[in-house]
Amino acid sequence: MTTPALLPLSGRRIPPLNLGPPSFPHHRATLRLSEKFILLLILSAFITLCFGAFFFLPDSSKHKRFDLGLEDVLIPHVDAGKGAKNPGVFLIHGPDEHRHREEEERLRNKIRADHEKALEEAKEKLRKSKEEIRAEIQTEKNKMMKHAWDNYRTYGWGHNELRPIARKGHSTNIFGSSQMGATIVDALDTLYIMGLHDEFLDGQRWIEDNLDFSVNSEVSVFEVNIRFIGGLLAAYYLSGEEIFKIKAVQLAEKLLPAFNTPTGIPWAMVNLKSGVGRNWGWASAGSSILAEFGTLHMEFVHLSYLTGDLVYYKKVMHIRKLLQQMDRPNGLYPNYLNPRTGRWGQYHTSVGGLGDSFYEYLLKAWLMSDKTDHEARKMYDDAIEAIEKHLIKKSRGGLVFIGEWKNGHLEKKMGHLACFAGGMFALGADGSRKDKAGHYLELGAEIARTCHESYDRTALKLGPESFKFDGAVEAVAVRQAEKYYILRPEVIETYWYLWRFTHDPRYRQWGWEAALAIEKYCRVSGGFSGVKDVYSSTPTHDDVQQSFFLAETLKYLYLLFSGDDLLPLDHWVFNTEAHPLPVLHLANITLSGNPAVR
Ligand code: DMJ
Repeated sequence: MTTPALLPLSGRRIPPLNLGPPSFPHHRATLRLSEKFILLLILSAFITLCFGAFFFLPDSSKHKRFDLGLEDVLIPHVDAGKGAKNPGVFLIHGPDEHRHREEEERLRNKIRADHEKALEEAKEKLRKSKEEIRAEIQTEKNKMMKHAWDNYRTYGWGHNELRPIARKGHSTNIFGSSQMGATIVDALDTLYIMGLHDEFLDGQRWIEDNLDFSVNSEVSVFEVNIRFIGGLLAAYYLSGEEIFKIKAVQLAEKLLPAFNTPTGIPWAMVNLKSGVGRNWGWASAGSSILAEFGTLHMEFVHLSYLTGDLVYYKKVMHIRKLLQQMDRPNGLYPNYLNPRTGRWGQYHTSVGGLGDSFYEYLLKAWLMSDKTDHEARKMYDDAIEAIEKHLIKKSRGGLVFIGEWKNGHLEKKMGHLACFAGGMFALGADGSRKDKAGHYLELGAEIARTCHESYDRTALKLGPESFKFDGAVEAVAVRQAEKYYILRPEVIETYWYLWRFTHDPRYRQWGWEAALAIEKYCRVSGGFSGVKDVYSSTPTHDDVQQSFFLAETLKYLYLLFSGDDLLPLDHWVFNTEAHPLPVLHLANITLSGNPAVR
């Protein structure tokens, strides 16, 4: 068995912001694109001003040219009365040499003074250090995060989430019965990326002193994996602080009993103390959920990589092997699989809830392995081809959507969650079969457009939980129970990936629209809240600030308005909760291909 080496990241108390390629810890981006853009604006304003000085001069076709000796100066040929009312125009009557020279001198002085003034102003702006300019931009870009974090800090500290209106802590059954500070762990890397170091250290201290997994609490294996293990690993990779790695491994050990099933397909929930697992009561015939047991790969491979213990790697590779052996109706993966019998439950396939991140992790397993995990790429390509064939349709109005397959019937309904797929298709374009990169980029762009329409066709300009394509109804929620928006990230996530790959300004425009809508309708004095009906112009709040709002929504918005050198995609792969994990350049060992572990 080959023990993978640790990444060369050293522990530092307050590390410098280093968010380029992880393999170059001391690489320091100079100015990011947005900052360069502002400098460029200042310079272009200055140049415009200089040109403006000349444009203020009257049209040369109406002028007489006077020989002024050393230089030619243009003198307007106008009547006295008119020019007198126009301070930008000066008057000449007849060939009075002396007056000409005076006017010439005045004009020259004026131009010189204007130039000098403009130059001084530009210099003044440039005299602000890069740090000051950066700080100004940062403050603006951080404002939403600060508001969400500060209020959680004040009213919900240590609780899993925040009730921003009641101003107290909040939790749901996915986190069990304990206060595990889900928002702190989920938000850590966003704070770090945004340069909010005091807040980051505050969170780190809480984790050091309070985060304890020896609790009698039944948690969701999937949620705890993507938010806690993913969040802790990302915080470790970004900051180099050992504590995050230690906590991630402690927690992962507590999740392992969930895999003690007849098939090795894990239970959906596990009690962190007793290790007893079970499935959700609502899941088809006691099944485990595809998007849950299929969304462990990234974190578990990193755990093996960091600890040298292959137990985690073996667990997720076993799941993969089992899935490869199963029949797939129409090439599609059903969402439900019984962990006792190893048989599919209900034949329901979706790229939204219950299925979504399984497909995402096939692609990301390949990317994370430095594109050496060909098995994962093949599974992704096969799955996407079947999805395109059976689930992706175009509406009468020309909107491309992803429906849901239920027992041989296509339901023309797309969930907000499925909107992440626009970004996934774009991310998977490079390396696609038969060189269909252009096709998948286009498909991603079409999904982004459809999801933008689902936002645009509401009163609040925020998207509903799911929307239909039924006759005249397109990209609109019909049932009251589907009209809510709970601060979800998927649409902004897709905008960000499409922005990175195309730099089409529409994605920043759409992201900006969403940010304004969140500010206007979801911001309350105690934080940010979801809304119950996006079609009602007077929003009713649900009074929950979801932890993924800080982990994902605000992070993707921030990245959308940052340069591409911030977490470049050829070095970092984002888990499904937007926690960035580095590509593993394993040189002579690849976890999937290493014969020693087969
Ligand atoms: C997040 O917790 C993750 O993105 C997950 O994969 C599904 N959706 C929520 C946010 O909507």
